[in-house]
Amino acid sequence: MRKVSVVRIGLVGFPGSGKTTLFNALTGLDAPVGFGGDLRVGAVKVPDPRLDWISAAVQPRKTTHAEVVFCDVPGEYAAGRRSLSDKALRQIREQDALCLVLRDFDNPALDEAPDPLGEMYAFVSECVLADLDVVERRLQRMSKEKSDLREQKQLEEIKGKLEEEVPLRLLGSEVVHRNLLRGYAFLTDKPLLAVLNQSEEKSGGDPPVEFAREIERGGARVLALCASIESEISRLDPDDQADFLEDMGMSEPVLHRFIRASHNLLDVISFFTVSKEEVRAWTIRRGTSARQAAGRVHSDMERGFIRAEIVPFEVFEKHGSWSAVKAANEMRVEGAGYVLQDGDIMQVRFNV
Ligand SMILES: Nc1nc2c(ncn2[C@@H]2O[C@H](COP(=O)(O)OP(=O)(O)OP(=O)(O)O)[C@@H](O)[C@H]2O)c(=O)[nH]1
Ligand SMILES: [Mg+2]
Repeated sequence: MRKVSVVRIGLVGFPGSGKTTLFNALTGLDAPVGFGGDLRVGAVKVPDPRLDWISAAVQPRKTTHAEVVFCDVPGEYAAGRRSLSDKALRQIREQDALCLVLRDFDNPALDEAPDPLGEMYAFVSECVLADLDVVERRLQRMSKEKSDLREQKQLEEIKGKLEEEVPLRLLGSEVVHRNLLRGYAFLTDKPLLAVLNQSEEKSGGDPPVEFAREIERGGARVLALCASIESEISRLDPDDQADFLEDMGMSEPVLHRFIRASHNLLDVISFFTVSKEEVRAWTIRRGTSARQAAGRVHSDMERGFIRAEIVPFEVFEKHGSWSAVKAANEMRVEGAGYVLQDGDIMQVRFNV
């Protein structure tokens, strides 16, 4: 299994859709906007109101957020305006999850009026074609050499689906045997979040219902924002930011929701560790056991694991401190095989 800590979320899409603008808002960097440019990578803290709450209650010396890594993948046309170059597709293939930035504002550098749904369809069909190409090449090679028949049969099956333009992410494990396909990194099997990048005038609120429905039909999630507004908000100092959000009647920037939505794409959850020294959020794959999760914190904890003391965030919030939770007899004691739940606070008892 790949380590969660090197997971990359790609900002992808066609040229001029606002990927670099969004990347700058996320990272606080100042990468040049406008066409082209280099692939850029930046780590971003995952905002988590639960972590803030615990931290305010415990007053630790240090608070550490979970992090995700975003990658700004430049759009690059191949032949026409609705195609992506091989280079762009290769860079997209290296990402673990995709945020597809769709232009819903007038970009003076482009003649075309915004057509976010059209961009979405075009992107999906680029991905389908690229995957089909991978499958066909592999099958051709397989026909010349002795090869794994199970894999061959699976590829034939997938080829049929792709020819019907079905993205692999829509198919369950009874059709797509993902353990057989580890090395292929199919584009249409990557988790996908469609980001409707709206103009300043259109921004605010949820994406149009019909639009959202169409995106979700393709197995993707959807969120609307205005990258240039988010970029301005992120440049304000914290006091001005709070005032601005209050004026807008918002509790947090949309950017925060976006980061959490991207984090969730990876099918991960967060658990917390709490001490006077540090309150910290950790990212683990859903289904991780207490012993494995302890290993994320320290290898000694995994080796010498005795038991885990677990308090779900809501229980901690109700009582306000670890000792109050204990006094109320609501701290649970779990063994090595316990599967951590999102929002669990864990204290590991171990012996080495
Ligand atoms: N009005 C408006 N303009 C935006 C918004 N987001 C980006 N832009 C503008 O659109 C232009 C292109 O934005 P970029 O962020 O460079 O686009 P990109 O997706 O990185 O483009 P490539 O790197 O060529 O793939 C810039 O002039 C941005 O200022 C937005 O939300 N509203
Ligand atoms: Mg760019």
